[in-house]
Amino acid sequence: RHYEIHRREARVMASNRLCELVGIEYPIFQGGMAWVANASLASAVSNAGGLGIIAAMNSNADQLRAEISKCRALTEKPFGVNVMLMSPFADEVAAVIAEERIPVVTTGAGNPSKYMEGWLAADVKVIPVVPSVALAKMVARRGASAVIAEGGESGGHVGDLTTMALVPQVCDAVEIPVIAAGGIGDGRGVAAAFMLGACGVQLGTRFLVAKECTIHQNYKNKVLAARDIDTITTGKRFGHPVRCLKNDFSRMLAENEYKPGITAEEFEKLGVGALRKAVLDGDTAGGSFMCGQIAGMVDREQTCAEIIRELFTQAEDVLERTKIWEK
Ligand code: TUI
Repeated sequence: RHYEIHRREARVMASNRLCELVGIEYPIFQGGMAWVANASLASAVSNAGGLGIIAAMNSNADQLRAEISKCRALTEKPFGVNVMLMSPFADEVAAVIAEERIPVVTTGAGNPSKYMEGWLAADVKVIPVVPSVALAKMVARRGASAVIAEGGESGGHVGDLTTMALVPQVCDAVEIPVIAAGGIGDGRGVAAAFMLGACGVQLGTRFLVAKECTIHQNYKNKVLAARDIDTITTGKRFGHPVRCLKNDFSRMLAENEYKPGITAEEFEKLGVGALRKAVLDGDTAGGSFMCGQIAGMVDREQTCAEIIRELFTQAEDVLERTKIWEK
């Protein structure tokens, strides 16, 4: 039953549940990447028919307000804001999102329950990242409009399950739309996400090399050069696994993680400021180049419009032509 419904939706974007829910043309969100997802990237994705998302991670209330107003000047289309729930500014940016009546908020790295009533009262649609069926069910019960089922193939802070295992289980557990994330890099991944029961996708890594993405060129070059095996996760021992590209910084983290006697605080301190160094300074040795496992198939810079068009043209093609029994 799920399969029939989603197959029809994949072929007819105009009647896609996610497109209708948030008022977009293509059922694609751009991941709320800390330090990366600013007004330039978010407005470009929204202008291209997806949902652009500003990351509030590194902002306080005033900085977020400024980024929102920049984005509003660059697009008339809807865009969202992502709250990284471990951010020291989570309370204040949560309030700004309600005050500014942002149409969609996505959340990551925690349980967003304590903010949900406030957002829903302000007509903000809440779409949390969920790493498990349990959290998907909880946020659905509390009024989430959709969930993002993100597998551990993604970059940055990762959950345990893979996209392949997580997405269908979340789809079976909730009635609201499910957006698949983690490990999706091209149209085959988009098609596969629909096959698993998702009605939309979220991509981060592919947008890192978008022309409108303002990160340091060294970051883009590292993603463009990366092979399949060039990412590593560190921090699992202390409960915050993070995936990034292998370099001096991530190898240093990996060495320290299992050093006898190292405390969580000491380990966390080693990583402070490293993402900023990668994104703003292009510090290839000392930066944390967060990035997903699909980096190996990202091999050229394109505009957001080119990326989105290519993803869905290829996905439609794959869904039309593939006969799995003839493989
Ligand atoms: O949040 C992410 N990815 C991120 S956040 C981030 S910011 C940062 N991180 C480390 C160092 C410097 C900056 C980078 N990447 N993805 C969404 C995501 N959410 N992945 C996993 C989760 C998650 C995990 C547990 C969501 C909910 C959750 O709930 C636990 C609970 O309390 O129920």
